[in-house]
Amino acid sequence: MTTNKKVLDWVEEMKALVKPDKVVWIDGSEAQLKELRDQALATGEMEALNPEKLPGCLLHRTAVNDVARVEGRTYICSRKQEDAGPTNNWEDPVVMYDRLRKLYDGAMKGRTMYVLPYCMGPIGSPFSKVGIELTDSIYVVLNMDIMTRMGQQALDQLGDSNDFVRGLHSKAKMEEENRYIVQFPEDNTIWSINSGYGGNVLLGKKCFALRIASYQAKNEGWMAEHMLILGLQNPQGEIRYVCAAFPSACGKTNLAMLIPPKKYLDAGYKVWTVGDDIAWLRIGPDGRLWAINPENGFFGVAPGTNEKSNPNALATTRKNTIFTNVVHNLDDNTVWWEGLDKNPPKHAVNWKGEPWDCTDGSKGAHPNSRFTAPAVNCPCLSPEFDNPNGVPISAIIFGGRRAKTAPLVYQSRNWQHGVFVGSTMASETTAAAAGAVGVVRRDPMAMLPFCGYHMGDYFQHWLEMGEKLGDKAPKIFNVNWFRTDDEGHFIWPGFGDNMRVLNWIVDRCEGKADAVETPIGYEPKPEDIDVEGLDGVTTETVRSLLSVDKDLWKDEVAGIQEFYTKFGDKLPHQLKDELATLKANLEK
Ligand code: GTP
Ligand code: SPV
Ligand code: MN
Repeated sequence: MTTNKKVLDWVEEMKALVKPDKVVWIDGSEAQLKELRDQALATGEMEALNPEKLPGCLLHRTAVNDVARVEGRTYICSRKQEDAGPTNNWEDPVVMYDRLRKLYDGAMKGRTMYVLPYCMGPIGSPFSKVGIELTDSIYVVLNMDIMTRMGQQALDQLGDSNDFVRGLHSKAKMEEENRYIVQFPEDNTIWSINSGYGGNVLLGKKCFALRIASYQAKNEGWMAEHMLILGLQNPQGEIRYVCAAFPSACGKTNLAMLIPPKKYLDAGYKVWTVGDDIAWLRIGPDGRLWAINPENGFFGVAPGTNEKSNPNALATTRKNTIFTNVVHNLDDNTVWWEGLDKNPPKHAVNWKGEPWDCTDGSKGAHPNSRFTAPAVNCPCLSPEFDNPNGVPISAIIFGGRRAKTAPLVYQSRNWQHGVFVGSTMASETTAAAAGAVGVVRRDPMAMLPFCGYHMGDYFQHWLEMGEKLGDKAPKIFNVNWFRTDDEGHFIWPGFGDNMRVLNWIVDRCEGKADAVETPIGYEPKPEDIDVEGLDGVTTETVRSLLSVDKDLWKDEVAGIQEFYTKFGDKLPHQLKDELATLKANLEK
């Protein structure tokens, strides 16, 4: 499939290490994919779902101890520890390679090693980059087929170049205590072992498109971010594109596929999805910031996805989709998850593969169960999805899950202040990563688990991008859909109604909406957030959602101060200045 000597030599070297019985190059042809599907069905690795209701769809269950990213076992192995920074696990690459070589030695004996070339970004785009993943998992091959542009087209794009990310993945013995997800940024290399789950093993996604790519982006003057990209079309037919960075399981897929409330639809508004998880951003020839989605599908959270919350996502999953760790409905051979509808199947198997009694109070689907669905299935996929030049970005939105502190929306005073807002983001942890759920932690730009280098340098890179963009820089906002009342219920309706906030954001970018200054930035006047047609949410509700509790924010300042000390000398002085300004504003 290729004469690229760098590729061939590296594949031989890895083959000698993992010692597979067989090597199969993935060309991306339908015939080959069908053969792999048939094999996975024969071994029980996958189950075929109802061909009428869910044509081409497959079900997979991972090991019970392997259901999410494992941040504690994820490493950035730069040569110098300082280059990985205080927020990443680090080990000397010499030591780590040595440790992992022992684990990989003969790990594919009796198995097939698939050589999977893939391209992140549209084929032919100047943004795009090629990776090759070696894996012993058919699940990985079939998921990467959906999530990336893979096969011969990727090798053709690479040509003779040595500029490809070398990914090695083996399920090995699936030992939790020997599970490692390791990035070697200076070597363009990712080694993942003893897992079979999503972000740990689909190496094009978080490992490459964020951890390795963020490092490349810093060196090459662009940005790799944990952001959705959407286009908001107004009744005049003009489309404004925005990016939004929310931590894992905090609403990116939902916002990216938003369906506006009826009154907006009737008026002619529409949202187009460009991406739901990752954005690669470059300054274009016109000086503006342009974004592409490097992925080709959606690896979305299943629970909570339904006909009301996200009909576009649901429609996207009705064919050629892989479901992981959801409920298997045996009555009609379909799938179910909590929050799909109010009728859990009576005759079903839960995510662990056990018979499931929906009345026993246990969850049928894992909270981090997912669908892997082709982007082409998405009813609101942007016509610009494959545009090699990407789309121009008017606004960047940060956000997370904050029960109290953060208001519904505010705008930063300028780019530098926006970088401060992003760098101080905090959110409650979710089931997307192994560990405690619901604990507030700092997660700058939603990149805490994904930044492939020192986060102090990352903040500096953001500031420098802003200097280059000058007055063409996108405006920066922060949103919070997750404020709760005294009973712990979400106050803001969220989902499609987030359109009401998006509208203010885009109007601000166009100079069409007013704002009031608060200690933390610009906020809308409560009456400028349209509440017409909302049930039980009034302008007074919005006023309370926009309130800035000075005592809570003083605690926030203390928390930020403590967080910032981690970065030592690498913390850009501009961010210290912004913190001082916030503190002073709160004292006024
Ligand atoms: P990753 O794929 O892990 O990066 O997640 P994501 O950021 O794409 O999150 P996603 O859109 O899948 O949403 C995660 C969870 O948040 C789901 O259970 C949603 O139902 C819920 N959610 C999304 N948007 C909203 C919202 O506006 N309000 C509320 N209350 N919940 C939301
Ligand atoms: C996330 O956790 O942010 C995800 C899912 O998008 S994973 O691919 O597992 O990283
Ligand atoms: Mn994500």
